[in-house]
Amino acid sequence: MTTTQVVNPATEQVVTTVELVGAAETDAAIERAQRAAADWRAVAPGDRARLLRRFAEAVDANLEQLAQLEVANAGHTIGNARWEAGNVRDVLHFAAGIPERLLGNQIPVAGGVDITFHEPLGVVGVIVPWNFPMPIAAWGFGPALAAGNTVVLKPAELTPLTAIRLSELALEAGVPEGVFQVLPGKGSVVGQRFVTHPAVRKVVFTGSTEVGKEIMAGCARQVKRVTLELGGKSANIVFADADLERAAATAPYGVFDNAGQDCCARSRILVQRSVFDRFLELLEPAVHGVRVGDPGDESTEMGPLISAAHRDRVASFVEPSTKVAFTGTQPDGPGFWYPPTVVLPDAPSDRVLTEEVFGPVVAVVPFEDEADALRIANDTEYGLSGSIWTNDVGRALRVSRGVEAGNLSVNSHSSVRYWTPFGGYKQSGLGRELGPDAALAFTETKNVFIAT
Ligand code: TAP
Repeated sequence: MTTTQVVNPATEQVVTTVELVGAAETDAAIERAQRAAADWRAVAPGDRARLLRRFAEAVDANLEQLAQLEVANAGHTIGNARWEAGNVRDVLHFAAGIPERLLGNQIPVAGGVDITFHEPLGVVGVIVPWNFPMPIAAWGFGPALAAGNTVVLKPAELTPLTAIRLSELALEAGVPEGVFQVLPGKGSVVGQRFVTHPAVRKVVFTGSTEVGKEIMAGCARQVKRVTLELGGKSANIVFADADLERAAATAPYGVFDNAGQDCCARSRILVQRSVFDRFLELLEPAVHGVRVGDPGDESTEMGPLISAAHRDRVASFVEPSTKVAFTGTQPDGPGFWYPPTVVLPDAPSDRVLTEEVFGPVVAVVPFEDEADALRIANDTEYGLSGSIWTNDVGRALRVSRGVEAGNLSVNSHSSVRYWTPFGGYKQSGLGRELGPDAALAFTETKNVFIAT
């Protein structure tokens, strides 16, 4: 059995060692999930709902433990980690409302009755990245279980601890064996087997666009269902008529939250030229004010990056020739730290403007008018998220409709609510998670005509 060492990114100390699942064990788990699926789909809706509520309550009762695990494993600030564990609980409570509400249609037809059913797919494979190990896992397994599927879940190799604990809590809550299994292992082994094993009927993948394309191509061979949540290069568009003080004070948190390791990070700030200099003057103290340090400290706002390799990758975006406007702070000593960094690119083709950094680096660029703002915002293969700052309601709506992205917020930087849909345009993904239709991504619609 191979193992991996889990490292605390804030201290570089080994937290624990985890055994990695291989190909044969993955197949055995998928087959267990397949056997469990027949019974799980037959559990009465009210009983399945009750089990999910109990699972949610078990998460709530262990919220602090889960949060502390994420602080140690991923370097998330304790405030964020508590929110993330709470999000798992809330997604499960929301999912618990699904079984009794998985309504079909009765469609008027001649000569009989026509009804539709939303039937479970069978085994669903969920592949999770390291940046938000808990919420991203739950957005897949919550509605998938609620719709009557069984789930095999692969956490990222770097961050398996909370997913392992969640699978234990599911069992303690009474979710039957085989219904929700967590398989720590390599993407190239466990994740690939989800793609190639015919009993896995759907893959939910969150991660890089590069790997997402391979997953989609692999799934195509079996016409396997797939949901993809991939990268982003989101724009924070600040118009001259906005509350500039608020826009500047909040902009750092729209990109530096989770040290910028957020697919929704607003990593391009577009500012109307007439207020460009003023905005930068206001942004500088806001960036200096971001409290970077020990993620376990209640007042910390930004922790370290996930690994030394990832820090090198982030640093590669700030080249010797890059014009750095200003940077924030970072602690001394061990840990994979990188300071909040604001750059002023020379050209639209600069890597820092075209590629996802996935770290605390933001590029600020000027625009002339509404049309120019939309042109720049949409000049990317990605389309996940974004913000629009203006006090003109008409403009807020026009620009919201014009930006090619799945999740926009006006005069705020919020992206995620478990009861609203989440997902990307263009190469940011395929399909939607969360929201009122979350369960439908885990069902087939069956139409039945009964002659009368
Ligand atoms: P990836 O390298 O793509 O890894 C994501 C997951 O896929 C990991 O569990 C990984 O396993 C697994 N994997 C890797 N290669 C695989 C393969 N060939 N077959 C099956 N599974 C495979 O991404 P990452 O670097 O961990 O995460 C960062 C990326 O995720 C960013 O681009 C970010 O934007 C994106 N992201 C998107 C969203 C949404 S919602 N759109 C949310 C969060 C993150 P290992 O751990 O073994 O590598």
